[in-house]
Amino acid sequence: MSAPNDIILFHYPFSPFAKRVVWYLTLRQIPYAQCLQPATLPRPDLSQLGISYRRIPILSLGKSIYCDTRLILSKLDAAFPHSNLSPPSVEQTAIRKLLESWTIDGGIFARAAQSLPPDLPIMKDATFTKDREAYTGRSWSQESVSALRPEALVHIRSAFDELENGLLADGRAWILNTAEPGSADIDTIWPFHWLIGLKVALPKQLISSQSHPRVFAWCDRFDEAIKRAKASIPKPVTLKGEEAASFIKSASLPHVEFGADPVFEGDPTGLKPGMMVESWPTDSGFRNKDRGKLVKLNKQECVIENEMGLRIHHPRWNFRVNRVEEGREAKL
Ligand SMILES: N[C@@H](CCC(=O)N[C@@H](CS)C(=O)NCC(=O)O)C(=O)O
Repeated sequence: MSAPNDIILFHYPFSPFAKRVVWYLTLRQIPYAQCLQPATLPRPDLSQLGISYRRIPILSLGKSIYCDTRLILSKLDAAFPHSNLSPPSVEQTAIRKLLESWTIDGGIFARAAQSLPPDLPIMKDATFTKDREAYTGRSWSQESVSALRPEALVHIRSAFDELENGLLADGRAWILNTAEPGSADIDTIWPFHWLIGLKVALPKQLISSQSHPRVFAWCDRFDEAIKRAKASIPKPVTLKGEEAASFIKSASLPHVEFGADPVFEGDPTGLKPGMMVESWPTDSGFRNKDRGKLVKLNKQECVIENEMGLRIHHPRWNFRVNRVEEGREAKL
């Protein structure tokens, strides 16, 4: 079994973060393989590769494992240049990054997750809620979920308003007024598209196609564009965990390194190549630390080589990397 373009996407299809990567690959017409994962831990397909990072999606390119959609998308931009999704101007590139930061760090995703109604069957599934307590570090009890929801909906309504009366107010088709949907649409649409698609998440008296017609129409247009793009590339090859693992283990390291800043000198952490380190996200999924030899640390990423010789790439934003004593038991 092989993976088109050496890409394997580990995800589950209803993950809104994973959709960012699926849409990107689809719109850019880059064929890929996928290895479908359960929505909760354990994920033996990843454990057998010595990957502790628990968030979805993860993307492998040869023997390199990329964590976090921001890093994944910039790596794909570098590995497959000449993207028709690149925003045309410096200003638009900057806005794109700000929109990405708004949806990921500006609280939109967190509030979207808190908007889910407590009576959804999945919110009563103890395996799921216990798993998400470990992932978010907050309580997912029925009481806590109910208590957080009203405020979350107030925030989400503001976010819908921002788009309706902001970037989409002039009736443009795409967020940066491009001819086709671009990266800026992917960076903005995913939490809105997710909530609208869930049908039951948004109370109609607050947010609907009547109150926010431009946002809803933008999501419909985006779905149509994805449908068209999907029809003109091969379906992703679906690999079983064993197949994905043997492909990755026998792959080489042909990954494209982006960023002309491979130096360690001057990194505020003082870490040096060859040191044993642990690296993990600090905003969610923080209990799962990857451990290995530090091979690269620059402004964009921290790369560690794990015990299986895989290179695990973490971004520097909202991640921590610490030195650990060689031989000390890893806390998984
Ligand atoms: N900043 C990360 C966040 C990824 C994330 O939180 N993904 C969610 C799924 S949408 C997740 O991992 N949930 C817990 C899990 O599936 O284990 C990214 O951009 O990739």
